[in-house]
Amino acid sequence: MDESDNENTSPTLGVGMVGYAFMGAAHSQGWRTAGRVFDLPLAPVMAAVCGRDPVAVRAAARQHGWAAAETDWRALVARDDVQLVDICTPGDSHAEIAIAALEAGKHVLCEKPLANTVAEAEAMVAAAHAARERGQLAMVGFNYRRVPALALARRMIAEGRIGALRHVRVTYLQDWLTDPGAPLVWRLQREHAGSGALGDLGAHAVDIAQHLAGEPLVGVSALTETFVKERPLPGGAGHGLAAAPDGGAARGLVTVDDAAVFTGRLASGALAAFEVTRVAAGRKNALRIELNGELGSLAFDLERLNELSFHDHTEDASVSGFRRILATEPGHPYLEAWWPPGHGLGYEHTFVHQVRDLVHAVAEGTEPAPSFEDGLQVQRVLAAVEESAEKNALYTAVPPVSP
Ligand code: SOE
Repeated sequence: MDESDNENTSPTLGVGMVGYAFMGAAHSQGWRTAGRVFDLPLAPVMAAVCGRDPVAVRAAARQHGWAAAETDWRALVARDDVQLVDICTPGDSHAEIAIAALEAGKHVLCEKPLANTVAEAEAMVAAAHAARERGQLAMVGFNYRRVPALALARRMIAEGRIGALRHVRVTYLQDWLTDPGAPLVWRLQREHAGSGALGDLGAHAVDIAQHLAGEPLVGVSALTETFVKERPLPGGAGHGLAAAPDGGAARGLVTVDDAAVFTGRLASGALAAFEVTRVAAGRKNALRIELNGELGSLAFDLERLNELSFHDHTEDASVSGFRRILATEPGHPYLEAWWPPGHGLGYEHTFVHQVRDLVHAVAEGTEPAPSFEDGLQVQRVLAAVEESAEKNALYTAVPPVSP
């Protein structure tokens, strides 16, 4: 066989990623795999990864397949071989890096939540609008939109399979902070994370609810709570969600919520209920969604992510009921390129699908979804939740984002 038979002749898209911990690893999988599974119009090239620790970032580059390592994100943004900057840092640096990258002429993918505050998210949207005029794209990484079963749910809702929506119920439950001895990692510090379970899990819950419903929340009524107010400082073995305390007596204040419970009203008048927490013992990554419409219902659980439950209320009541659709078949979203029918996917595939969709948007010059505007709108919902909680569940309107 001629060597040229193996050559990928697609034009390339040079990618630079900032941050290489949990989300950086997940995004790396996406960049590494998408072009090997899907037929992409541009071949992603993993040009460079950036982190402050020179030894650790070089190790991350080797482990995740990046060609080079940088220790200053400004140097990464300035590289000629980088056309797209992927931001996987804590929320406190999203705005600064995204705006600088857009101003430097790069496309941007930014992990959720878009920012730590509404003001930062607004500045990012302004930079994205200016960049759009120059043909650059900006997308926020709400990866659960790319779970095939949830993409199928959206398609079914848009086709009218459950009719006019009446209820959306979303719970996102984790338990990694249940133990009061779990250390005070950055996700528990307002200055780094913006908020707690609310920004971390509530951002996903709000985005997926609005995405499936196809309409925004217009107001919320909320309660939040921090059950464990002080925690030991980190420093032992492990990091991120698996971090260990440093073993000493030093403790620090938790400055974000452990949990948030809120109700909301969608633009159509449908009612929504949300519960997000990182202290629900035994619940690992339980994002559960149920939508009830005039003609039927859909239900999903991320812990069984290949399944979608559907009840068709127009069927004969004596034989109707929830049935399980396995979203693993040809014709289901994203399944065309994976395994033979019936072979399921997992969490990491959502990041591969995210890259697939973004690369198509870049090549075709179309608006990527979710856009920075979508990220700003979610940020406004989160801000309204916090405002309502401060006023002890007072119903709080969400201002619209004008296009
Ligand atoms: C931690 O709670 C976390 O990793 C979130 O930050 C992610 O966005 C979610 O996908 C899984 O849980």
